[in-house]
Amino acid sequence: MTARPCSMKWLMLAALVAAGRAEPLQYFKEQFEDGDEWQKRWIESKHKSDFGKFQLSAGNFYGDEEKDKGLQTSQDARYYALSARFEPFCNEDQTLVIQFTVKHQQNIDCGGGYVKLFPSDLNQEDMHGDSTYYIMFGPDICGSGMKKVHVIFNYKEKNHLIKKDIRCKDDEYSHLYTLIVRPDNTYEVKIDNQKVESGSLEEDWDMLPPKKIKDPDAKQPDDWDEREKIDDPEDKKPEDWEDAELIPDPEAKKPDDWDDEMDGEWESPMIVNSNYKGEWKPTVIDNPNFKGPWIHPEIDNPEYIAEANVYRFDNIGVIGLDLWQVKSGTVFDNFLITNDEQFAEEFGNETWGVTKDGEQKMKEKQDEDEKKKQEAEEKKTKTKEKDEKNEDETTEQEKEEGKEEEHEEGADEEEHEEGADEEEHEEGADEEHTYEEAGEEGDESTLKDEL
Ligand SMILES: *[C@@H]1O[C@H](CO)[C@@H](O)[C@H](O)[C@H]1NC(C)=O
Ligand SMILES: [Ca+2]
Repeated sequence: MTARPCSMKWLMLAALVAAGRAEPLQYFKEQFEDGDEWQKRWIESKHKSDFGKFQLSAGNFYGDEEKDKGLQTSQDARYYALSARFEPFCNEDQTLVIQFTVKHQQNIDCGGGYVKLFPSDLNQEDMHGDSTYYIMFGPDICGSGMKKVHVIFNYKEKNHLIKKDIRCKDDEYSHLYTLIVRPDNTYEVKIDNQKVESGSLEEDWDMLPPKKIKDPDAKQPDDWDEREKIDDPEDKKPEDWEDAELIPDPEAKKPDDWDDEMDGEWESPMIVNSNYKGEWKPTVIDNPNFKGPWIHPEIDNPEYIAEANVYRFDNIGVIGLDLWQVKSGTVFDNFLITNDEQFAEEFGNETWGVTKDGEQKMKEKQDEDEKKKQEAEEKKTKTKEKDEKNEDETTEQEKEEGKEEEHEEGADEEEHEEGADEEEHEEGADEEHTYEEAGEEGDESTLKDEL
């Protein structure tokens, strides 16, 4: 496959002009509608021997059993590393749109739902968490503390996280995630075809040094008065201000038999001062010298270099899912990389937009059925308990008749209980494991050594 560097963009544009109108460029599109064929397009990394397996599935509920088939994570507590290649392109002077759907049908507790765009020289068979990528985009959930949409750009060999907090969806339904990066260095993030964030690459990431900095030569003058109010310097404490709470009792007299040598120096006992006025405080007045808070003057940052091409990536050639998931079951579908915002929105409407309502209906029906089943189950258990109570009363009589029989019954029960115990224990252990794994990754993110 030949790389298409930015220097060759005019060829592409010439072709577009010749065609008369700008057809949307579809750099990559994947809907998994041809059975097992996706396995030829998507390559699993061999960097680790135990990466989790993706399977083709629409999940437990869907709007369309065939159309909603996508890549589903199928093993708990695993890393996943799968990627697909396309004709390399450079997005110079072009809008870049990355879009896909994510369905965390398992009610995800901790796991990634994002994609990465890689340069075309990525070795897919060795793709892993540290492989250099251009853009990472999509939802990430871990515990209640991490529910965000990542937008990370690699700029001059460093990964830069978006400084804004974009909350992701955390329910069990399919959601459409769209990142738009424009050649004027602006961006937009959409969820379900609705704008949730937008701005400029320069302001919302730290890729470039700031345009302005605080003037290092400017200093707050020593006599700069930041006090809005001051004590009135004219106000003086009156001579007769009584500020002693206790005073020696003027009535008290030294006892006649007081022996200074034996008893120490005599001191009058203290009594409450009836003229006590409390602590004296001067009146507070407006400070005539108040200048307001000092504002550090800013200057142009000498380190700042205007960079018109922050948005630009050369030889974009691979899209990958490089994830960690505690509880599996997420379905990825409807991948699209294009240069056309409008087309991406349409594609979103025609895929996610068409099946989302059916998906929700099916899920709600399942939940309803499950609820009914549980209620029936509870009812049955209650009836059974009643019956058993009645039986117990009968058993009391039987006891009198034969002790051996009772013994056997007892043993049976014990065995049963033990079994239940074990099951419970295993479940507990599982949870612990999950927790540990999640902890290892940090409650902060499912990202590994990205940052
Ligand atoms: C997508 O669907 C929404 C909601 O029906 C509609 O408002 C919007 O115009 C559609 N977009 C395109 C590009 O067709
Ligand atoms: Ca599909």
